[in-house]
Amino acid sequence: MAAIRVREQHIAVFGGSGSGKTVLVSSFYGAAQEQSYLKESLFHVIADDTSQGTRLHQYYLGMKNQAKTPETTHFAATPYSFTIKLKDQGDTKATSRRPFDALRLVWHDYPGEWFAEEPSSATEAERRLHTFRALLRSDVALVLVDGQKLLDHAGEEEKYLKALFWGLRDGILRLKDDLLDDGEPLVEFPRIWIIALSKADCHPNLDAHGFRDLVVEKAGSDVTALHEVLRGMVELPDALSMSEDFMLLSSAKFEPGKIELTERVGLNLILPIASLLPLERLVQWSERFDIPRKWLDRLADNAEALATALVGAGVVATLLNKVPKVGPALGRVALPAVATALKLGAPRIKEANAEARVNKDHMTTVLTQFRLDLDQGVEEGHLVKSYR
Ligand SMILES: Nc1nc2c(ncn2[C@@H]2O[C@H](COP(=O)(O)OP(=O)(O)O)[C@@H](O)[C@H]2O)c(=O)[nH]1
Ligand SMILES: [Mg+2]
Repeated sequence: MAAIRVREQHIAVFGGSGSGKTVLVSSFYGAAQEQSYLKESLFHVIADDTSQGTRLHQYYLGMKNQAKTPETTHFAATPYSFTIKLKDQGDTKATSRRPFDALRLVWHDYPGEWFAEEPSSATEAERRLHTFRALLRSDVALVLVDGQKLLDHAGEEEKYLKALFWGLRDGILRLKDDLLDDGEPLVEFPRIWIIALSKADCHPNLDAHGFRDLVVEKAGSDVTALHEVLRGMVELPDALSMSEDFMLLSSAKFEPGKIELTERVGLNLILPIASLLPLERLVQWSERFDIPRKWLDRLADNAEALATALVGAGVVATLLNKVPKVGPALGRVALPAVATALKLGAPRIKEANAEARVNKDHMTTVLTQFRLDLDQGVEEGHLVKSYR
């Protein structure tokens, strides 16, 4: 068989030391190596760097079996790369129909403490810049609000939240001149900034809406100030979502002497968020303002390929018939078709999902399932998506 065709999706995770970044990625990867997961899932999550994968798996097992957490890292900025590979590549027919065979999730950690402290040397400053540049390809950035710190500041959460968002704003502002080439605003930049509550198990009574309200009430103006700075860095600043999306994350349920890794919140949304949310948002934006076609794939990585795979060979024809304005010039997967596909109600997506399963269109099955997972995340109160 020919080499598999891989499409990359990047995600950037901003979080201070101890906010849960390493545990998050260990829980994401480790759980995917469980027998039960392997049995049910349509895909394998493979660490592209084997020794890194082993380390994450070790962390996971240490937590699960001995309630032992990974050593806290300071100033570590590690990209993790995982290939999401279909277990069954399907028959040649399915293979030739789909635009790609595997997804790659590249996960960039950005240590928040870098924003709180000045670089100690020129080399250090250079490393920060390099790390930030590397994550610019990400469509989505998660800003972690440390659930434990929030708890420690109960009643005066603004003290922690203001420092967090202000630090982020300041840090990015400091890098701005070096990030922009000749002062030109960037096209490729994380366009969706999700504010995420890590260690959400510390807040059993808070759902994503409650979390949003807390952030807006206590630190609304600081988030706005950060938004302004981000807008100042990009082309088409309207195509930038900040304080529109919120989510809960809990890598496990932490109890005294026990870490229950089967009780996780939000981790199943990481892949759907990294792959489909940018596409969905692109469509929302395109309904409000014009997006130059040459930027489509740069505002949302792999927009066309994902849309084709999502809509599926069977569905695409039906959709195109419903959208009379789509001419050959716009290509087979013009935005209107994608828009229609993304707006299909849950029942129709479920149908498409079932249809793809029967036809062994495994990539379409996976992507329609991601779409259903996002809906479910909203329903369960783990995710608030932009209404705009
Ligand atoms: N309650 C709870 N605690 C967590 C969770 N994730 C991490 N922690 C705690 O936070 C500590 C720091 O996490 P770590 O991932 O090392 O933080 P990092 O510095 O951002 O990589 C861990 O040792 C755990 O004690 C979570 O989902 N829930
Ligand atoms: Mg760490």
